[in-house]
Amino acid sequence: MEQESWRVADAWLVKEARAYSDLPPPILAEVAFGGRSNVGKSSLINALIGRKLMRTSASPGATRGLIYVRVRLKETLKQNVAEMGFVDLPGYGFAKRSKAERLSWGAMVENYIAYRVSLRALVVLIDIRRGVEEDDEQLFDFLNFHQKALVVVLTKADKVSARERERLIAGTRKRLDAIEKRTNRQIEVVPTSAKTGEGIEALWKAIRRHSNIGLACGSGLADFKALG
Ligand SMILES: Nc1nc2c(ncn2[C@@H]2O[C@H](COP(=O)(O)OP(=O)(O)OP(=O)(O)O)[C@@H](O)[C@H]2O)c(=O)[nH]1
Ligand SMILES: [Mg+2]
Repeated sequence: MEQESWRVADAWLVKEARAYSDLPPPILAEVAFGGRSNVGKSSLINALIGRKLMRTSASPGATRGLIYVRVRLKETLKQNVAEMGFVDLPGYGFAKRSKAERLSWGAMVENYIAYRVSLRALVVLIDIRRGVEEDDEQLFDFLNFHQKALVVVLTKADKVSARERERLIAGTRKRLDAIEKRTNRQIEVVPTSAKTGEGIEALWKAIRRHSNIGLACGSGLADFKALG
């Protein structure tokens, strides 16, 4: 098998949508990043694109709308180019918001997951130290109901010792195994750190696979050139 060599050539902010209907048209494949407030969604997007594009904050509630980022990828040796979308979702489980605000954001995210045709997978972030909580499990059930692919990311892996980390990963894996059994779908788990870069390449691989980037197009183009 050939070495995969996709790199981020560019990434830019397209829109911060305050309602589901304000999003750019669903033309490109996209993945979205969801999870508890302050879990590290915006930091993870910055790590994936190698730029500090998204606003991050030590206090929860930094991201409010649906932030649409466009990412251009280049395959270094073959000169192939692909573009896709990343969507940063507002976090849940942040008690300081008003009830009305929480309800309207809940509806925005639910509409997005249920109706967005260009959504290829939801990356759900879980703080490695907290593990899967009730809110997260509700989100898994919602994704399953709408038959959307799920990738679980364990964030802030740099904050725990190697030993603790193995124990925490095993605990989460066990919880997800039960969900896999119940839903009959596989759930991939990737431990990451936006600080050290751990897991970023593994996550990119999963994102490319779900978005069909570099699967058919590489060899397809080569075939085309050979024919022409
Ligand atoms: N040590 C460490 N800190 C991290 C990591 N990822 C995020 N953080 C920190 O966690 C805090 C929250 O990160 P954000 O990326 O803003 O989190 P978010 O999920 O986008 O938060 P909201 O937009 O409020 O929902 C910031 O202080 C980050 O610097 C990580 O991998 N390691
Ligand atoms: Mg954020």
